[in-house]
Amino acid sequence: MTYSDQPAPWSPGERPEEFTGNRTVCGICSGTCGMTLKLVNGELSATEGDSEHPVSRGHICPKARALPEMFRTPDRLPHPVRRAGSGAWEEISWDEAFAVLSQELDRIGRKYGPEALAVHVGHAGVGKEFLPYAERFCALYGTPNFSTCGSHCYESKSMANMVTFGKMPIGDYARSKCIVLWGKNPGSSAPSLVNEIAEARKRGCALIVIDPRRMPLAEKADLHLQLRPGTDGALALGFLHVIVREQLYDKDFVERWTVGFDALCQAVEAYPPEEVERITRVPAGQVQEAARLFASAPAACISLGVAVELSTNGFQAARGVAALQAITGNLDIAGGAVFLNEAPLSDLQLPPLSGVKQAIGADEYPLFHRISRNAQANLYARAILEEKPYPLKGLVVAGSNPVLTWPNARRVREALSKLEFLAVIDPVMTATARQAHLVLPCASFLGGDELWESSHLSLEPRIGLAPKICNDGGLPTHWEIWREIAVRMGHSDFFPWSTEEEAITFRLQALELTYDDLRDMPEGYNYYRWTAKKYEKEGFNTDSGKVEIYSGLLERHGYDPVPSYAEPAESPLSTPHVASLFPLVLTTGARRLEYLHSRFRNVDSLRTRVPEPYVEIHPSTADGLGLKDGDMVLVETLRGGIEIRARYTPSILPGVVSMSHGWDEANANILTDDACLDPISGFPGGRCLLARIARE
Ligand SMILES: Nc1nc2c(c(=O)[nH]1)N[C@H]1C(S)=C(S)[C@@H](COP(=O)(O)OP(=O)(O)OC[C@H]3O[C@@H](n4cnc5c(=O)[nH]c(N)nc54)[C@H](O)[C@@H]3O)O[C@H]1N2
Ligand SMILES: Nc1nc2c(c(=O)[nH]1)N[C@H]1C(S)=C(S)[C@@H](COP(=O)(O)OP(=O)(O)OC[C@H]3O[C@@H](n4cnc5c(=O)[nH]c(N)nc54)[C@H](O)[C@@H]3O)O[C@H]1N2
Ligand code: SF4
Ligand SMILES: [Mo]
Repeated sequence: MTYSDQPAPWSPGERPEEFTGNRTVCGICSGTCGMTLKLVNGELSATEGDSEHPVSRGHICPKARALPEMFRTPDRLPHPVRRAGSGAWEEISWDEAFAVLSQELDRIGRKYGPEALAVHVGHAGVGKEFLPYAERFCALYGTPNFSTCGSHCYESKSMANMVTFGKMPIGDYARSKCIVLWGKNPGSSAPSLVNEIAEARKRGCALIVIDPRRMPLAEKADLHLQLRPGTDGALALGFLHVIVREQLYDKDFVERWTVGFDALCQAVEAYPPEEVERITRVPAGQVQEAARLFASAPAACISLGVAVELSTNGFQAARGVAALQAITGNLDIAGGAVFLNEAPLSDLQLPPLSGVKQAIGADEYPLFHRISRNAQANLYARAILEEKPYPLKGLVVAGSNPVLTWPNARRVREALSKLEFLAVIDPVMTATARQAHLVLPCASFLGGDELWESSHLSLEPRIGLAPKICNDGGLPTHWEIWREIAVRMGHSDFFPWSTEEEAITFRLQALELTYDDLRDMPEGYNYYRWTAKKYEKEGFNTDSGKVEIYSGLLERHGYDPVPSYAEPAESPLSTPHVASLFPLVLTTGARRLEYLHSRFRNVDSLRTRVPEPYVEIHPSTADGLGLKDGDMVLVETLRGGIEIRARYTPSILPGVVSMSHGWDEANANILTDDACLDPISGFPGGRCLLARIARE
């Protein structure tokens, strides 16, 4: 049999009529957009934005519109499959699949110790209920090696804010008077933010964009700072320099609520605008102008994208940005960076068993481990191939496609091929699943009950239920898979919930809500009301109770206690000998609205819009290399090369080239590096590499 010859059947669940107009929330990404579903003869025929939904107010993106098509794609696996001795895939029953999985996990634990197993939950697990249950399973199994896509996303800036403020804020964009999109392109990555910005602009809000590419919002911005990728930290210190020198900071706030301002003043002395221009390529006048605009706005906030994190100096860059937000007095005020609470769901975390070894990465990145509680997945390939700090023999990948998304893909692929056991839980056969011994498909979010939460998006955070809408091909949900694994391995005492409904009821206890309550609230339940300047009563959740511009915690770990800048591990300034052979600066991973990392290249309506991968290059850079628009080229870094089409983009900084990640046929992560990582977070430098390009 081939796994692709049977499209998964779709049949409505037991209760669809009970949901007025089938209102739900899109679970494709964490945008929590409200959506209504149209069913024709029991088939999902169309999706529409839910105009009554308080966060998205009627918006859905092309991915959500393509949902009916996603259901019909023949790539969805209808059954579990196992790789037979011959290498061919054989279809197996669910019972067999769970038996193989539990036997293999048991064997690995007995033979090598439980730490030889790692579980990685990727982007498809962000904000999803199965994630804390997978983590709970790891604690029961005895492995410290639970990781998430926080190994290369969000956690670095979250850590920087935790260290500085004790909490991660969100921007109050709607009421802001100056918004900075810093390495953030919401037109592709966060559509609801585009609407918020448009509304704020109507009320006179200024917009600053910091991006090596002139993306659409940059066209409309008051200022567009086109920096060399990876130099965001220097730019932040440049802004701080101007603000300190011109005394544009909030003196009262700085005096009462910060620690380490004097040390910051000293640190930023070395970053006058002219020096910042030399490093970042942003003209000194623009550095000055942007700093003044930001500091003089009555309320300003920064949306910091993952671009800044995916650099070997990303943590300190995010610290610099946090200091900027603080010394201008833009914390917890309307229109600034505000602090909210996440919904208080019942905790599923268990204390680690005694005698458990340290997680992979805990030695090198202790602060990352301490704050995220996770292993650092960027080090798994090393653990598998070099047995450092100890051997990793088994891996369960859930909702991730490491071959296309982790740094240094060749090494990742080699490492995965050396595992004694690789299980992948994924609805489709991916580049990673093709390397596995066992693949378990699962239902989509429409096939199960799922909680959603909007504290990362909205000042009126809500928790809601996206209820089961259909029997998605009769497949178990991801939650049901983890529950079954736990029960089969003897942990039923710790997994007493037999259905998602029971588990959700347990999770909602502290909110004094029931599953049924939420089912009747398609707009969700607003569990928290924001109030300004809570720090005046509560202080900040740091050792000193203040904003720690100087961090004792960082100092004790041997890191720079004040925001600092280091050139990217690979750059024209830090490695000129490499730059002489690889003269271009490469940034990888800019999002496309149509795709989600490695997902949806198989969905025709989306693929038509973006049919193939390409590398964006300035015509003057291309001319210098003898390349024409549309040429197939070889892009190479020290790690390897990929063939890809070149596309002229006059709006990119000359000398810089950019490509998206997630393409099987042109895997950008063949070019990225897993050896030089951010020294504090262990994040890879996907946005600042040295490359060369030649015609094929
Ligand atoms: N459609 C879609 N939406 C998504 C995703 C997706 O894959 N597809 N992924 C989701 C996830 S997990 C994340 S983390 C977010 C990420 O979303 P964003 O944080 O918005 O990140 P990107 O779109 O990757 O990059 C934003 C901009 O950074 C610029 N950039 C590149 N290098 C640098 C640099 O060194 N410095 C600066 N300042 N800018 C740079 C790029 O040109 C790009 O325009 O999107 C989320 N939303
Ligand atoms: N070069 C480069 N690399 C990058 C980035 C970059 O900017 N540049 N960005 C990084 C970032 S920010 C992130 S977040 C990561 C994301 O990287 P990954 O975590 O690998 O995310 P995806 O590629 O979206 O893979 C998600 C997988 O989950 C599957 N899936 C979908 N729904 C479900 C479900 O309900 N359950 C299960 N089990 N599976 C499901 C999908 O089919 C897909 O195969 O990529 C990182 N990699
Ligand atoms: S942005 Fe698109 S994919 Fe993400 S939740 Fe909204 S509609 Fe769904
Ligand atoms: Mo991400």
